[in-house]
Amino acid sequence: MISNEDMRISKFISLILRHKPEEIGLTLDEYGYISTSDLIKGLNKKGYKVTISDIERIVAEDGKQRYSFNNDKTKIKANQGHSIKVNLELQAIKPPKVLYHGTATRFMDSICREGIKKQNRQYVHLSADIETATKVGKRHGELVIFKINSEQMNKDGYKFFLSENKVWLTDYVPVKYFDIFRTN
Ligand code: HQG
Repeated sequence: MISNEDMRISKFISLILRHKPEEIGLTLDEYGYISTSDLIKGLNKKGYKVTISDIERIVAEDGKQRYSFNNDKTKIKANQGHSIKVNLELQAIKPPKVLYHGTATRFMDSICREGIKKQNRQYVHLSADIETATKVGKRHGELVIFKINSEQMNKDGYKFFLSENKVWLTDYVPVKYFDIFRTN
């Protein structure tokens, strides 16, 4: 189990690597990386007392494998979830027959009208299993899960990507490709 302190640091690292590197005066490179030592300096300035071994532990123990280093660990990036446009070097691949999207019932009407949109992130995030979709959805409130006909979408030319940490990504899911699978 990851400690509360590691969780707190990890949340801040997520913010930096996905959304706001400027919080510690940095920018992501084209592929989403920042220098590991710059990250550590930035964290220290913000009062998070971390060393490289803390960062290594957080990366290794993260339950969703949210981060990865380059080969020599001089750079670090988030594997998915960005609101900043980065090139994750993902190849489009054939998705499973169905994928799931967990969200909150308060978004249901809007989603049924407009489709599933990526909102602030770089992609729509989809789950291969119901358990993961449930966790993702419950973050937002009362759960609803949509079941997506990813096989048909793919046949119709929509591209799918699998992030390094096994989150399915796509640009947009039009209304005709999903049904309400479960509420609560
Ligand atoms: C909703 C977490 C109204 C969408 C998770 C979602 C995931 C609409 C919300 C990752 C809509 C965006 C991503 C429409 C979509 N009308 N609402 N037309 N289309 N939405 O957090 O998928 O723990 O950006 O249903 O585990 O919930 O941070 O996306 O509820 O992997 O690593 O707009 O973030 O990972 O919410 O979560 P989010 P998400 P981490």
